[in-house]
Amino acid sequence: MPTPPSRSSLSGLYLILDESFSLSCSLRDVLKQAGETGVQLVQYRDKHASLNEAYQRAKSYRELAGTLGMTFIVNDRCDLAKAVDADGVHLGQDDLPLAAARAVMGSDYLIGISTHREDDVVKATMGGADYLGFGPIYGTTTKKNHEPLVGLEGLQRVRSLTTLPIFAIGGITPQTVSQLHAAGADGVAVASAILNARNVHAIVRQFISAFE
Ligand code: TZP
Ligand code: MG
Repeated sequence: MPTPPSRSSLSGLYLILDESFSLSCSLRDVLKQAGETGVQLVQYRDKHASLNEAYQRAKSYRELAGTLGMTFIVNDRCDLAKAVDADGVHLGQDDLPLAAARAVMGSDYLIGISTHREDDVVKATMGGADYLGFGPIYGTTTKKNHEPLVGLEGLQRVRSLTTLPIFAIGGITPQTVSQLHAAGADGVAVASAILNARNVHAIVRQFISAFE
């Protein structure tokens, strides 16, 4: 059972470690560098591995994230999140319904929900999610067949519908953080801008300083 991370730590930069990226270094190295540079929240996302393989990877990332003091979330699967003793799970609209996921996870685990429209935001808030992803804000190739772009205007509209932390997602770079923050995002969830960067320390520093 994890010590529940404080809900107030749900802000700033949220790194998505997506196994579909082919990198010059390993995702483990990215995780280490990001944690050392100050990233506090990380998600393991793997759409292709067998459950056994995903378990081995998630377990190793989980251990490293723990030593770096990072909150570790598993995408999609409650069973995997519990098996590796993650801090929580991140669900999409096609994953387990929130109430069922909460029954599996219990109240000590974080549950985040991807939302794409006003209805999703209201439903996830009423249902007791801990935080929301909202997007895609900008164009992205990381998620295939994604929902229509919501833009900054979409973010502004949903901000008034929830008091939960909102992480803007989709095509986010350090240059867009300040406008997203001004539009109501508590944080940004990022894969490609960090995973494709030549210098992880440098890009993470840019993201973090954009929030200051
Ligand atoms: N949903 C929309 S974009 C995305 C998800 C899960 C992944 C992150 O996107 P990016 O654009 O690589 O930061
Ligand atoms: Mg999912």
